[in-house]
Amino acid sequence: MKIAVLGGDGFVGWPTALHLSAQGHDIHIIDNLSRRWIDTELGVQSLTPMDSIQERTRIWLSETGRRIHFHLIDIARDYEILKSWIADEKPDAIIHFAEQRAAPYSMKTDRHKVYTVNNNVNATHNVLSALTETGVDAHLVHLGTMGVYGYSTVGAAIPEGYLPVRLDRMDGGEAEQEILYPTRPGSVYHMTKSLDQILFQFYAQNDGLRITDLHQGIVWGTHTDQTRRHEQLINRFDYDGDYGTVLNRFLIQAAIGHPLTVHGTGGQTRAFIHIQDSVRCVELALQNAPQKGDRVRIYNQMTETHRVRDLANLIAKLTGAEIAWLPNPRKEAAENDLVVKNDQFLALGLDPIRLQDGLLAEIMDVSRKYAHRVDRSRIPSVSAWTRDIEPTLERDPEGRALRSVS
Ligand code: NAD
Ligand code: USQ
Repeated sequence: MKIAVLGGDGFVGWPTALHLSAQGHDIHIIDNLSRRWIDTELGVQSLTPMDSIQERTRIWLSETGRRIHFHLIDIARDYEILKSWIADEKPDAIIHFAEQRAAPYSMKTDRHKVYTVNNNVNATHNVLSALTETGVDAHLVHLGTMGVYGYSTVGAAIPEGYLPVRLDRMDGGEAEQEILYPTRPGSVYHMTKSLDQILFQFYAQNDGLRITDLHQGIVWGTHTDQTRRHEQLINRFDYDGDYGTVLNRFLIQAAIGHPLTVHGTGGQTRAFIHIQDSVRCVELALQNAPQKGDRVRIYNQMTETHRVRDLANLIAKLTGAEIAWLPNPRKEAAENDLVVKNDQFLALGLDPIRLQDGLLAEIMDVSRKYAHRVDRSRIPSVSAWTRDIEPTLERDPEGRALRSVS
């Protein structure tokens, strides 16, 4: 297949591009490199040294003989260029990773909120509009988030996208419907993914676009089979307070002797998936495309759930790291239960990689190898969800300042 990977320079997009190229697909990465600019804005860098996208694809070619093409396009702003590219290249599938994906970044200031909404909603709508206008029948696979469901304790398993409901009919009978599971986003970023869902619903129903939306949990790990092949194919690894996600952050913190930064009681339960399973799920979704006229196909792309404090305790036990119990800069439930259905990917043959499978040690090794690249001052998560979260200075048991919340 000819496959466009929008956002293919990113943490999940890059290993996905390599995985699909290794399987013989013709891969075209489209990216505006905005994440590299955001690194500069925040004064951070990936823990792992990332080469330019051109250099990465050159190494891949020399390693495998397979060419990955790169196109510098801002899909949120360069609508005509994107449309022409789709019309000329006629991809069989488009995988859409190209959004601003950090909840803390999206909540920093009003400017960051506006940027996140403009970028993410326009990016998604431009792709949908360009597919409709050109008539190219590509299967669109979008990376959504488990966060569209929200994190309140429900007492029931979260279904895969749709909720069956019954309504009382006016004639006294009952009407049955399946509706999109009610969204309850917890950040401006998560809100854009909820908006994406409505855009997909409309274009599938109105224009017969073939769309799969993957409601993905927090991705952990860094290496896949392909990124291990050469040092310069290494994947991005975010550890900072905006883009670093909880499990990867705890592992790097343990590796450099920084206390593990638990927000609040750590009672938040979240869904997780290893990066290798994430790329495998995208492959499975591509192999199981919906037909024209089908409703949007939604999968829950996660393999296990964990409570934040359980992860911190596990890593503290493995490594001897201390835990810092910090005030939570986010507005979120202090404690929640989470049970999630993921039957569809299991039925398609996904064999999940679990936390116990030994890969934590591999990430610790990567973290230790590149520990000299870490700027400890970028570890605190200082993006506060509301103005009434008062600035406080947190100290560890030895009295060292950990961070200020503002
Ligand atoms: P990332 O920030 O590493 O990569 C996103 C890529 O998209 C970057 O290379 C960026 O330059 C590009 N991009 C952003 N806006 C663009 C635009 N307007 N035009 C062209 N390119 C643009 O993020 P990631 O962690 O790889 O996440 C990829 C997708 O998966 C996101 O949509 C995210 O919401 C979703 N997701 C990620 C996780 C996770 O834990 N990382 C979990 C669930 C879902
Ligand atoms: N947390 C800590 N300490 C930290 C970092 C985070 O306790 O140092 C807590 C947060 O308060 C939150 C939980 O851990 O309760 C998860 O935070 P996170 O930053 O790991 O994940 P999140 O903000 O939800 O976002 C990430 C990705 C996003 C994706 C989402 C999937 O950045 O792109 O959509 O995970 S999900 O969480 O399933 O919605």
